[in-house]
Amino acid sequence: EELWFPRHISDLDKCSLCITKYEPTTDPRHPGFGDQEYIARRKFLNDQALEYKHGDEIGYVKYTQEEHDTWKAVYEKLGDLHESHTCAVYRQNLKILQQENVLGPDEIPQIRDVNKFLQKKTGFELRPCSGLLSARDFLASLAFRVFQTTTYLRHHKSPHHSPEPDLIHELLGHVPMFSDPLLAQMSQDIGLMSLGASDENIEKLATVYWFIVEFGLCKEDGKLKAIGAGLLSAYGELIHACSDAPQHKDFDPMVTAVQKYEDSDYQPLYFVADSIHDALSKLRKFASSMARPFSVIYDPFTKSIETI
Ligand code: H2B
Ligand code: FE
Repeated sequence: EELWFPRHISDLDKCSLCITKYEPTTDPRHPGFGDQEYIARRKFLNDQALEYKHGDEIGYVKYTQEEHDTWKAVYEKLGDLHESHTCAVYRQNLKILQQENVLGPDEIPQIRDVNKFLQKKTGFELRPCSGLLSARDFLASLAFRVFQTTTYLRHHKSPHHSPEPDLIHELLGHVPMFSDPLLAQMSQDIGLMSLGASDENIEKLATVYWFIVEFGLCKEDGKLKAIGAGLLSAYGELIHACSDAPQHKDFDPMVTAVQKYEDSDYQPLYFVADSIHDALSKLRKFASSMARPFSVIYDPFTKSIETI
């Protein structure tokens, strides 16, 4: 029996399974723990995201002044580290996003405006989701060049670290990478290879993805630079990751796939690739080595998948 997986982009409406890990309602490690106003705001935005169906127009979200201030604080502080701590591909794509006024310090970008930009660059589209998505659903979305995006912001008292993905992480960490044509193609390929994969293989793919796309480093001119979105959107950990404090190991998907990881604090270990393109191409090769009794063909005109 073949496992169910999305065969048309509209099937992603059924791929919105969120993992509850750090809920501000119950978890004292969440910076919003006990803040009823924050909890209600996060819930409001998540409920709205859950209502979204493929083909709907993405609504305008009116953010509060406090949220715009949080965005600006993170945006500007991270900007100080761009030259010294981030990889060239990230810097180049971020610069284009800034020049075209998609990203700027003064207001939180609207998802629909980011989509206009991404559509013309790589055909990627952001679709609202309501939290940390299961690895299976997240990867399946990539098969259709869809990036599932949270719409709430991290708590204003903890602007430089978030235990869960938030809109700042998605926009400052991931979006510049999805606007790179080669990275977009390789991300889609990895998504396609995840469709119908066994739980064990999804777990391995998700682990490699975590260590590279979320927390990966590369070496440029003899210096460690961030390629992972989790680092690119968190000031403190970005400095920590590139310093001598943690352990660094060469990236090898076979080794990385079985490495245990930390998700509530800074990582004690980071993997270092030659470049983001090299890392994703290794991840793609790793994914293609996973056995599946069928292969998938993507039709970009109908945004649908055939199996043979
Ligand atoms: N969910 C959301 N909302 N954003 C992400 O960046 C994300 C996710 N990344 N779920 C996924 C998991 C990734 O780390 C891997 C595939 O598990
Ligand atoms: Fe992420």
